[in-house]
Amino acid sequence: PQTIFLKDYQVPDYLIDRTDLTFDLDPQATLVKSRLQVRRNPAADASGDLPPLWLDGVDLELLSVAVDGELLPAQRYSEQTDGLLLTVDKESFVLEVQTRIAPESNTSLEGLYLSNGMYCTQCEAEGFRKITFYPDRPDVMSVFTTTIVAPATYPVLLSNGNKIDSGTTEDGRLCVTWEDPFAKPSYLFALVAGDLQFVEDHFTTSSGRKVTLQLFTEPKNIGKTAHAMESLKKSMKWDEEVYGREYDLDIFMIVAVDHFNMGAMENKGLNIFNSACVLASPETATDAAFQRIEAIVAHEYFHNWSGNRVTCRDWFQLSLKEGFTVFRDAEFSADMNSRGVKRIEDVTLLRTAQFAEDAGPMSHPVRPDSYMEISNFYTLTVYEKGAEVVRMIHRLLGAEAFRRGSDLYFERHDGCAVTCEDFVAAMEDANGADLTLFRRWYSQGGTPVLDVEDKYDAEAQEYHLTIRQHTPDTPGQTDKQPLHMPIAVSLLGADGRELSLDQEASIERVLHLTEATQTFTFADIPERPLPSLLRGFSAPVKLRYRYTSDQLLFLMQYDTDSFNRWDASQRLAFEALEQLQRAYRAGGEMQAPEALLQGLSAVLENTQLDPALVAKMLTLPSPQELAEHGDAIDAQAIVAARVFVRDSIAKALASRFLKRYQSLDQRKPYQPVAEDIAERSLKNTCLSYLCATGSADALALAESQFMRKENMTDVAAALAALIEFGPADQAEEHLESFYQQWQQDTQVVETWFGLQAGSANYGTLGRVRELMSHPAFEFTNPNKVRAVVGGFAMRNFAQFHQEDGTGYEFLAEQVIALDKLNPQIAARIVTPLTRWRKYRTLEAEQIRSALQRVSDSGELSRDLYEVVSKALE
Ligand code: HT7
Ligand code: ZN
Repeated sequence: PQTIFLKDYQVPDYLIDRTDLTFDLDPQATLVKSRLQVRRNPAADASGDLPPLWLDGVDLELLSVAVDGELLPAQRYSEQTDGLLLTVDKESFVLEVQTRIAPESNTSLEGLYLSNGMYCTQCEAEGFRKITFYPDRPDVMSVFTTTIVAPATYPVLLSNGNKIDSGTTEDGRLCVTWEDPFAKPSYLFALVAGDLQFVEDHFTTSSGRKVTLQLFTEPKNIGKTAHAMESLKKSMKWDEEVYGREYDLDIFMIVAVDHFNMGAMENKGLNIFNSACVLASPETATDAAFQRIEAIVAHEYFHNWSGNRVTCRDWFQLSLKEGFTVFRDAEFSADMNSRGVKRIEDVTLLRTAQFAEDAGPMSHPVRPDSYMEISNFYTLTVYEKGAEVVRMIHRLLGAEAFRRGSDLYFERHDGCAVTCEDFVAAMEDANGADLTLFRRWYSQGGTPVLDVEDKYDAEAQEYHLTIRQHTPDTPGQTDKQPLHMPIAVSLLGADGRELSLDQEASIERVLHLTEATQTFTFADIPERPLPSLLRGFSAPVKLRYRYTSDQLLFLMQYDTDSFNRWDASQRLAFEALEQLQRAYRAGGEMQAPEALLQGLSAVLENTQLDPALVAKMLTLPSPQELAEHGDAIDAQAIVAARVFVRDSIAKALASRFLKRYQSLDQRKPYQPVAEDIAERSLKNTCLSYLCATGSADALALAESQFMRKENMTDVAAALAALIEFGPADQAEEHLESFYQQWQQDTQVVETWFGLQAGSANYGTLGRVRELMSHPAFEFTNPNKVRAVVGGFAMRNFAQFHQEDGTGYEFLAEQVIALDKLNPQIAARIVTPLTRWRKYRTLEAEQIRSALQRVSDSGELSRDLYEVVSKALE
C-alpha cells in the first residue's frame, strides 16, 4: 500500500457545487444515480490544459457516465481499482454517473450497509467512495439533495437536511427527497432506511427558532431513548451558553444502529449512533453507560460547529475537529457531573492507552504527517492528546481569551475546510498572543518527561523549582524540541493550606515552561513548602518529582486539587506495586504496603470527600497502566503484585468497607445523576473489596444486591464480584439466570459477554471460545467482538498473558478472520500484539511470533497491513 504525506497536499482541481443523489434501495443491487455540478477550482494551478477529473470509487459496479446529458464514450474515462479518471474539455459541466452496490454483502460497515435489516451509512473518513464515484476528500464541499426510493417495508427514509418531498412511485414504492442547504464534504453524508419508530421533542434556540428533535430506533428499543434526548437538549443549551453556538437546521435526527465500527457519527442533521452509545434504561444500562451516552450525544452535537460548519482541509488535520470536540465534550461532562472525577477518568485513559500509543510502533503526532490508511489514525493521540493540546491553549490564555479565539475561529472559517494552523492562528489573533513554540505540540509526537527539582532558600524566603523537559525519540522522529506548556502549581504549608503566591491572593500559579531547563522562583515563601505540581494535569506529560511516602500521604489529605489528591494516591500505589513486582521476580517475600493502607484508610473514613473521588482513590492502577510504566515487562509479576495489594487492602480495611457499604446502600429510586452515581461507585468499590476477601458474608451481600435487581449498575457490579471471587458453580448459576432474563436485550447481552471475557478469574481462553460459539455472538457485530475478543485481549490482562502464549495465538487467529470481514475492527483489535517490544524476552518472543503469523496469513487489508508491518519493523 501507498503512503500518503501531508507535505504532498494539493488543492482539488475541481469543485462540486451541487450533488444530487438518487438511491433505489435493494439489498443486493442498490442503484445509485449521481448528478454532480462540476466546476474548475479557481484556486488550482491554472497553467496548461484542463487536468483530468479524479473520482474516488471502491467496490462499485459502474453502469454509465454522462457529461451534460451525453453518454461518455469509453475512451474518455478509465476505471481503476480505486476510482475513475475522466478527461475534461470544459471548465464546468454536469456529470451523471450510475453505479450499483450490494449493501447486504458489505460487512466492512463503511459506505452503505445493512444492520438488522436497516439500511445505514458510514462515510467518514473515506466511506462515500463505496457508495458512488466522487472526489471523496473533505475540502470538496457541496450542497446535497438525496432521493430515496424503497419498498413500503421501509417506511422511514432519512437523509441530511430538511425533507422537501415525499410520495409513492407508480409501482407502490416509497420515495422521499431531502435537501441539505449547508455545503458539506462527502464524509458527512448519511442515509437511513428502515422500519423504525421515533420519539420527538423540541428545542427553542437562543434566537427563538424551534428545532424538532427526533430519535429513531428499532421498535423494541423505543423505551430506551429518554436519556439521550435529555442529553441532546442539555448539549444544545450548553453550546449556546459556553460557545455562543446555535443549531442551524430545523430538524436534528439521531438513529440507533446495532452494527457500527465506532461510537457515533456526526452526519449533518442526521447523527448515526452505535446502539450501545445512545440507548439506556435504568434496568438495562449502568451508570457508566448513562454517562457515556451523555458525553457522546454531546460530542456529536458539538461537531455541528466544530467539524461540520468548520471542517478539516485534509485528514491530517483530523484533530482540528476531534481534539477540539473532545475538549468541548469533556468540559460539558465536567459541568454536568463531577469535574474532578471526569478529569481523573480522562487522564487515566490518556496515561494508560495514549501514552502507550505514543511509545509504540504506531506513534504519531497530534497532526500526523503520513498514513497508509486514515481509519488507523482515529486514535487516542488525535482525539485525547489533541484535546489536551486544546486544553493547554485554554490554560495558557484563560477562559475569556479562549472564547474570543473560538469566536474568531468560527466566524473566520464558517463554511470552510481548514487546518490546525488556522485554529492556532485564530487563538493568537483574537488575543495578540504568541503560540509560535506551542505549535510544536501538533507536529512532535511522544510523551514529554518532566524532571522537577526544588530548593528552598530560607534566608531569602525564596522557593525555586527547576523543571527539565525531554521527549523520547519515536518512530521516524528524533531530537525533539522543547515544548511550551502550562504547569499549574500550588505550594502547601505545614498546616496543609496553600500558601499565597507572589503577594497575590492567588494560591495557584501557571508556569509557562518553554525551555529544555527552566527555573521558576517564588518570592516571599515563609516556610519550606510541599509543591502540588501539574494541578488538574495541566499538560499531558510524565512528571517526576521525588515525593516521599509521607509527602504523598500529606497531599492525599490536604491537596484541594482533587486531581492531585487522587494522583498522590496513585503514586503511592505505583511505588508499592513496583516494589512488589521486584520482590516477586526475586522470589522474595511480599510485604504489605503500609503507607498506602494508611492513606486509603483515612480516605475511606473521610465522609466529607466526594464519594466518587474516594472510589477513584481506592482503585488501583490497572495492569495495563502498570505495563505502560515499565520496561521488559513481566506480566505475571504485574498480576501477582496487583492481586497482593488488592488483597492486602481488602483484608486491612474490611470493617471500614463494610461500614461504608452499609451506609451507602440506601435503596433510593434510580437516577443517573452525579450525586447518586458517586454513591453507587463507592458502594460497589467497597463491595468488590469485601468480596475479594472471599468471606461468605461478603458474597452474600453481593448475592442479595444481585437478586434485588434495582438497577443495572448494582446488578452488574454484584455479578462481577460474584464471578471474580465467588464459588464457580454459583457464578455459573448467576450468569445463567442473568442471561435468561436479558437474552432479548442486545445491550445487556453485550454487558454479559464483556463481564465474562474480562474476568481475571472466569474469562479463561476456553470460556472465551465457548462465548464465541454462543448463539448470541455475532462475528460481524463489532460490539460483540469488542465485548468478547476485546474483553479478553484488552481488559483481561491476567488471562490474555497466560504463560503458555495461547492468548496471543488466539488473538492472532481472530484478527486474521476478522480482517476478511471488517478491516477497521481487525486493525484495532490487533493492538495488544503490536506492543511486544515492551515485554521481557519470553513474552516478547511469543507475542511477536503471533504477530508474524498474522503477517504471513495472506494478503492483508490496508488497515491491518499498516499496523502489523509497522509493529514488526
Ligand atoms: N467523527 C466520527 C468518526 C467515525 C469513524 C471513523 C472511522 C470509521 C468509522 C467511524 N465512525 C465514526 C466519530 C466522532 O469522532 O465523532
Ligand atoms: Zn468526533
